[in-house]
Amino acid sequence: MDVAELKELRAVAVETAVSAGKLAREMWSKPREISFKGFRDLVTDADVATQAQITQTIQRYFPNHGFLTEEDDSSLPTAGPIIWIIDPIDGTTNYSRQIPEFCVSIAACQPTANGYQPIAAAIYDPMRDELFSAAQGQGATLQIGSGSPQTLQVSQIDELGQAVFALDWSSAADARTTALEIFNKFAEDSYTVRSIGTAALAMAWVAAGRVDFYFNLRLRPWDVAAAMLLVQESGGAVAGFDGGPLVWDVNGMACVMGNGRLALKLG
Ligand code: LIP
Repeated sequence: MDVAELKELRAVAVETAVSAGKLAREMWSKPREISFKGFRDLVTDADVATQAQITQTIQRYFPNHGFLTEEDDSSLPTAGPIIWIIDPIDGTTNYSRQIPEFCVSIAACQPTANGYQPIAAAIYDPMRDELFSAAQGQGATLQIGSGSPQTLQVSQIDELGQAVFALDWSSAADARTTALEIFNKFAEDSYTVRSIGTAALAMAWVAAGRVDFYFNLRLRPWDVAAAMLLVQESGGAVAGFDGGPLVWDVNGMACVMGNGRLALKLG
């Protein structure tokens, strides 16, 4: 893929993430329709509306691309040379309770033998007007409001005692038990711990050097894809539970993202 093509994919990821974020923010203070789509798994009318807006725009630009989206939409093609992995609102529980921590996460990915390699991505936090974006080999940036985009770099922290360590709480009982074991292993000696309830945004913060290390034992591809490219392009490390490559699984995947200097082993 040449630089011009990557640039175009990144521009579409940015355009769709920002306009979906604006729609989510507009809907923020109005009454929400909330339903359960699974155990401890919510969906709101805003998730559905923002996803439809994103996918319709992408289809206008790239009619032959495929989709893997958080919200079910059987009208979308699942195959194509590029797969768009989309979480229209990551942090839906926060959103549904008006906790102002959520983001839109969009990644254009190349299918690989074991999963996906994101090649262009955007994560947009509409409450702070913070736009994170990246393209493969082109670096990652953060633009705040109408400011100039700043190049992202992960932190240089290499001691747990200075590290801001972050995690999110899974809905699954076994993942909660293991997360507590890992928490007990690292939290006491870390500088401090954060859990913000939107995995994609927490991992974008790893790329920005705000957080040094993040783990989550049961994420879905749409929580991971965009943040993975941001972290890779800002010099960080992305791994699965055992420190090896990510094991992509639409039903739940362990994911560790960090600055690559802390060498923390979960398993
Ligand atoms: C959620 C996350 C949250 C994580 C949950 C879930 P949603 O995504 O970002 O941080 O712990 O497992 O995946 O459902 O709000 O888009």
